[in-house]
Order: sequence, then structure tokens, then C-alpha cells
Amino acid sequence: MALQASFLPSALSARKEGKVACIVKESAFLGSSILEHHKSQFNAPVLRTKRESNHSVGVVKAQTTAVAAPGLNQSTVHGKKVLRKGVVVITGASSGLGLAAAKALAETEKWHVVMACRDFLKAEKAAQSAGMAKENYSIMHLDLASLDSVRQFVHGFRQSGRPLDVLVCNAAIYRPTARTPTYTADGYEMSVGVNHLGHFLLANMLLDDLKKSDYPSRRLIILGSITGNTNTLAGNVPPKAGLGDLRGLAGGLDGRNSSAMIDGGAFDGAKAYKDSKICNMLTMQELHRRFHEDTGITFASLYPGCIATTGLFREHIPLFRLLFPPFQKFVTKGFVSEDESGKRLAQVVGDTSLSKSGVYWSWNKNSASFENQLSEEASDAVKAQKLWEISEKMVGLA
Ligand code: LMG
Ligand code: NDP
Ligand code: PMR
Repeated sequence: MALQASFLPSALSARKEGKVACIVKESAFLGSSILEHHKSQFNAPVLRTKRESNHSVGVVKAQTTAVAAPGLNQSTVHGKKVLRKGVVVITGASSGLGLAAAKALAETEKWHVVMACRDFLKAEKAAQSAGMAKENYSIMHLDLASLDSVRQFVHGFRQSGRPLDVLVCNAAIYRPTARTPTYTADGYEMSVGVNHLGHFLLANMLLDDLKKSDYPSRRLIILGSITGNTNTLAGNVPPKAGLGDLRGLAGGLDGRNSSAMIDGGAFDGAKAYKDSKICNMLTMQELHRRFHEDTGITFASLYPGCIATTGLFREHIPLFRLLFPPFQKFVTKGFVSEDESGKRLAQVVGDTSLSKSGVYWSWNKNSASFENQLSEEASDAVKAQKLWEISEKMVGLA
């Protein structure tokens, strides 16, 4: 992973010179009045990739030079308020929920989606096959399994000159059949390293950018899940999530000096994922406690429903992958399509009715959103603070 990360382009973006056609009507997203047929020149940043040979290791190394261009600020045209496109960064937008949300947001023409992905070509193909118009998205490289890559992403994003209005920490891996742990470039167990620690650093670094945004509603969203909440039936399917006293995390989560599991126990790939989701939900609440009042930023988490068809289950046994979707559709009735889940996440990104901070959103069977209750552990403020402090050290912020 370490090698892979350092040799991949740090930031890539498809070149775009888009024109933003705005529409007159009360926007469902943020409810601002937008002017019809007002074509605003939106000079999207052009990130040019300069490939150069790295002779010492004989591989191609990419560098990026960014040409910053100004965004379109809120202004008044013919007496009407014109809201510039919102800029939303979505991690792991190359498949599943992230892609579906990117598509839903891009289709509104009110958002420019920065798809932060580890596989540039996969993301480009995914965006194209989803029918996303070129001016509504760009792709930047981000491998959450490397903290260096996270830092490079932030640097590249800033160089692009775009403002940041919403960050969605969506990417995740799930390794239910793994018998032994694998590790990130920084030596942390992979599921927690990618799903929690990579996002923890990203969120902390990009907080400054969110603070600078002049957009009416700035948001930081982290995906949670029902399976990390032991106050539900799904959360009681073994192995159950549980962080214990965080001794494995405090010990470095490296499987050598300490356990590869947060609670210090024996490695279990499915549990590591569920643990990482508790971390995600605790982090959202800790962000809310630390920063909401001062910054006005909305911090939120959500359970989008059981999207049983996504790539998340790619490592599960074939029988599971075959039976899981009908099981969720007909037995638990918790199934949700990728399209529907994408719309749900898009609501949390931009809908005015979901602007409350510190909330874990869920949807009922009629797809109406509600504020859900987190399990005792996933809402433990003392644990959240301890998790924050240990995580800060692990990602080099403290
Ligand atoms: C653990 O296994 C692993 O040990 C761990 O390593 C990790 O991978 C973890 O969370 C991930 O999973 C847990 C899991 C493995 O075992 C169970 O969940 C045990 C219960 C399995 C029994 C399911 C009974 C469901 C009853 C439904 C009633 C039938 C209605 C039919 C409706 C069909 C609609 C067309 O489990 C698996 O990997 C899957 C094993 C498949 C069991 C086959 C059972 C046959 C029943 C067929 C009905 C379809 C329901 C499939 C349910 C699969 C989803 C769990
Ligand atoms: P997918 O596997 O379809 O999508 C996960 C995305 O994360 C992919 O784009 C993947 O990239 C990316 N990713 C994985 N590892 C890294 C990495 N190291 N760096 C950057 N990106 C990475 O899964 P889902 O769409 O189902 O999951 C999305 C989110 O939704 C997750 O947070 C998950 O926990 C949550 N969720 C999902 C549920 C479900 O039922 N599916 C239910 C509840 C929550 P690549 O395409 O290159 O593999
Ligand atoms: Mg679960 C009762 C409702 C329900 C819901 C909403 C889910 C969601 N699951 C439910 C029930 C059950 N599941 C039951 C009764 C069983 C035993 C048969 C069961 C089993 C099961 C397995 C083996 N479920 C799973 C797995 C997985 O491997 C998935 C997982 O844990 O991924 C971490 C999973 C899931 N069930 C869900 C959801 C949303 C998932 C996966 C996604 C996630 O949490 O991100």
C-alpha cells in the first residue's frame, strides 16, 4: 500500500470548462432563488498532470500543477440572488452509495462533485456510465490507506482554488472473510485505518476549508451504520461491534506491539468494520461538540438503509452475495437500492430540512427521514473524547 500510494498521482482532475446553467425556482437544495438561464462562466480549476519518470525506482511518478481559478460567488443579477454551485467532496465516489450520491447531486446542476477516489480510471468510468455531465464533477486521487495521500489530497484540493462547502466521508472497506489483518501504509489495521483514521485526518484538515466557505450551509458528513449500533437487531448479529477500553487502538493497532483490534481482542475482519463505524459515529458527535457552535458547520451521520448490492460485500463468500439482497428485500425489508440511497445521502448534503447538527439520520419504509437513536456505546461522550485524543496522535495531529 505504501508504495502504491506514493507512486499514484497525488491529484488528478479531468479538464473542464463548464458553463453553469441555473434555473429559476425555489431550490429544494438550500432553498435559494436561482436565476433561470443565467449562464455563468465557471472557470473550473485545471489540474494538469505532469508525468515524469522516477529513475531511482523505475516507475512513473505523477506530479500535479494546479491552475487556480476563481469560483462564482453569491451575487445579484437583475435583482435576483444567484447562488454559486456548491462544492462537495465525496470520498469513495467510484462505486455504490458514493457514486449514487455524486450522480444525484450532479444531476441537480447545483453541485460540483469532487470525487475523491483511489482509482482514477475506475472513477472516471463510473462517472461516465452514470451519465454525469463533465462540468458537474472532477476526480482527485485519494487513498485513505495512506496518511500521506490524505495530506497530498488536501494540498491538491487547495491548489485547485475551489471552495469547500460539504465534505462526505463515505469510503469504506469491509473484510468479513479475512483471517489475518492487513495494514495501511502507516501500519494500522486496514478497516479502521481506512474507514476511521484516514477520514479523521481528512476531516480535521479540511475543517479550515469548510470554515472559509461562504456557502449558506456548510456540512461535514460521516457514514455510520446500523451494524455498529447494538441497540438494533442487525447490530446484534455476531460479531458485535465494541471498542472496549480502546487499548488496542492506544497501543498502535499494529498487530505487533498491540492487537490489530481496537478493543485489544483477536482479529475479526467483520468486527473491525463494525468497530470502525462506531468510530465514525463517535467522531461526528465529537466534531459537533467541539466545532458546531463556533463555526456553524453542520455535522451529521446517517444509516442510508441496507444497500445490499454494493461493492462493500465484494470480499464476502459468493453464497452470501447471492442470498443477501433477497434476504434484505423480502425478510428484513431493510433493502434499499443504490439510487434511493444516493438520494438519501444527497438530502443530507443539501436539503434545508436536514441542516441540524449532531444528528444520525435514518429513513423509514416510506423514505421519510428521521433523527435516529444511537446505541449507548455509539453515543458515549467520554469514549468519543478518548477516541479523538488517541486518533489525533495516530494521524500526527497531536
Ligand atoms: C459471520 O457469519 C462470520 O462468521 C464472520 O466471519 C463474518 O463474516 C460475519 O457479519 C459478517 O458473518 C455470520 C453469518 C454467515 O451467519 C449467520 O448470519 C447465521 C445465520 C444464517 C441463517 C440465516 C437464516 C435466515 C432465515 C431467513 C428465512 C428464510 C426466508 C427466505 C427468503 C428468501 C427470499 C428469496 O452467514 C452467511 O455467510 C450466509 C450463510 C447462508 C445461510 C444459508 C441459509 C439458507 C437460508 C436461505 C434463505 C435466504 C436467507 C439468506 C440469509 C443470508 C444473509 C445472512
Ligand atoms: P462500496 O464498496 O460500493 O464503496 C466504497 C467506496 O470506498 C469505493 O468507492 C471504494 O473505492 C472506496 N474505498 C475503499 N478503500 C478506499 C481507500 N483506501 N481510499 C479511498 N477510497 C477507498 O460500498 P458502499 O457504497 O456500500 O459503502 C459506502 C459507505 O456506506 C460506507 O461508509 C459504508 O460503511 C456505508 N454503509 C453501507 C451500507 C450498505 O448496506 N452497503 C449500509 C450502511 C452504511 P474502489 O471503488 O476503488 O474500491
Ligand atoms: Mg444484517 C433486521 C434487520 C436487518 C437489517 C436492517 C440488516 C442490515 N441486517 C438485518 C438482520 C440480519 N442480518 C439478520 C437477522 C441476520 C442473520 C441472518 C443478518 C446477517 C447479516 C450478515 C451475515 N447481516 C449482515 C451480514 C453482513 O455481513 C453485513 C455486515 O455486517 O456488514 C458489516 C450485514 C448487514 N446487515 C444489514 C446491513 C446494513 C449490513 C451491511 C452493511 C453495513 O453495516 O454497512
